[in-house]
Amino acid sequence: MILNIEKGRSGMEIYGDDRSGNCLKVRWTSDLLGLPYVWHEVLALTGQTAEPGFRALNPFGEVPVVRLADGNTLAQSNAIILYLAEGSRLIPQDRFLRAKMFEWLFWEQYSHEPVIAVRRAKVHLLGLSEAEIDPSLLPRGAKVLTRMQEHLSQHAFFVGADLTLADIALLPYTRFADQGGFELMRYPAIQRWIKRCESILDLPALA
Ligand SMILES: N[C@@H](CCC(=O)N[C@@H](CS)C(=O)NCC(=O)O)C(=O)O
Repeated sequence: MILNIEKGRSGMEIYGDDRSGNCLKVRWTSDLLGLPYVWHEVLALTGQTAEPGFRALNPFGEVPVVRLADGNTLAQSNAIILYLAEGSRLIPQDRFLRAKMFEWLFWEQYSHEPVIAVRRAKVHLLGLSEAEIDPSLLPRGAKVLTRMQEHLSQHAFFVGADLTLADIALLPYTRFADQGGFELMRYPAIQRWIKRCESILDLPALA
């Protein structure tokens, strides 16, 4: 099916898959900041992102992508949330704290998402058997979650005293980690942080 990518609306349009943590970052940032948008559901795992209509919108062939009110498009979840949150309380004004926030954002994309999100997609979304999944993902994921647990044992949030984009970027796939076979019950500080973030973002607790 060729996606019908609608044109000519006013306001921001988000093209995303609600099962994707990368896409949820964009939804939650917009909701928290009260930014209006229209959400277009694009199923990332069924080939919709490869369709010509979608690739015209995002040549990277991935969700999330947003079309801004001026018609410009922007991809890459962390680039999008940085754009949306510019000047807001979600980005520290202090230069060093802002750099610490970037430290976590880059780590999320390079070390966290390729392990926690990838294993969760293979187990939960694609239904693959253990034999079909890279066995290194489990120990690598444990290392990632241990790093978060260490930090959150000492701090309420990743940077400073309040929720920032670092928390929003790390939350969705960490919250889904059990679905990938990572046992969150082993990481009590992470569980407390998830509850704290859910309360601020007004998210229902996951079943
Ligand atoms: N680094 C990108 C990753 C985006 C990404 O991997 N998107 C997935 C869904 S979570 C996707 O669209 N996959 C479809 C495909 O690669 O064909 C981001 O943070 O936005």
